[in-house]
Amino acid sequence: MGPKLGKVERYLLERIQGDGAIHMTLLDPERVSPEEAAAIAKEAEEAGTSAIMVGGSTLASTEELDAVILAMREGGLSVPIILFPNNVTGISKHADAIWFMSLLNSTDPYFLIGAQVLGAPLVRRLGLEAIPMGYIIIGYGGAAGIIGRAIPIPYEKPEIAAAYAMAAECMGMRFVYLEAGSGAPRPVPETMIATVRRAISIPLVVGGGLRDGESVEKAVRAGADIVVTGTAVEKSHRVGDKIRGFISAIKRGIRARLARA
Ligand code: 1GP
Repeated sequence: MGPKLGKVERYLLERIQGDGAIHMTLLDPERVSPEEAAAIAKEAEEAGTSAIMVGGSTLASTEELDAVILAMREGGLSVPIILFPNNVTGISKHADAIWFMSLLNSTDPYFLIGAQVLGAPLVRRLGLEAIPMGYIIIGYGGAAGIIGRAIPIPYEKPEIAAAYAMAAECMGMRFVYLEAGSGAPRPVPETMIATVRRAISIPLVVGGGLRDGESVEKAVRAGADIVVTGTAVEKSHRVGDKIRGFISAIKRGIRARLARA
């Protein structure tokens, strides 16, 4: 008997199965106002993004988080809103689900299990769907790496990333996220994505520094099941066009993957 999956997780798996790979839009309540978030999320949904992730490495205000999610809800969003917490303050009762994550290459037990222990009772009380994920910081790492006290895995050490991902799968986590850090000058390399992809059978999320179609296509071709973009969408004046570009890039990446198989 396998684990009983929640609605959002089943939806994600179905979309990955149907499309080959999917796009998620990340919004940071410290970088966008509730009004901007609502407008971006709506445009992103219409353009084909599969879910909205909400969070940020230095987020401290639950009010800001709630306001952003409520504004999106009022805008009539139908794709799920998934929390991407940096801490226990990243929990909101208005979301559909939470990436229940452990920062596997943190040196600080707080980010491995401490925050999760503090947050789990609230997540349960609110009835939030928890999706277990192993979170691994790569290379640049950005604010997530510093705040999470990670020892980032060097870009040229794919086998170490694969070992972390295998450990995540062996521990029962159902997703693995390779994170180069928001705004990373260089995204997670293709070789690393491909090595991790071969090492695990659970879905692989890749994010950080994916700012154009080419980098998204490469990530998908190498084996990413979910690509996350934050900065590129937040900074765009034409959100719909930007996301449509990413979705086309995903399709090209899938075609290349299939052609190779
Ligand atoms: C950060 O992976 C995400 O947690 C997104 O990064 O802002 O560079 O798209 P970007």
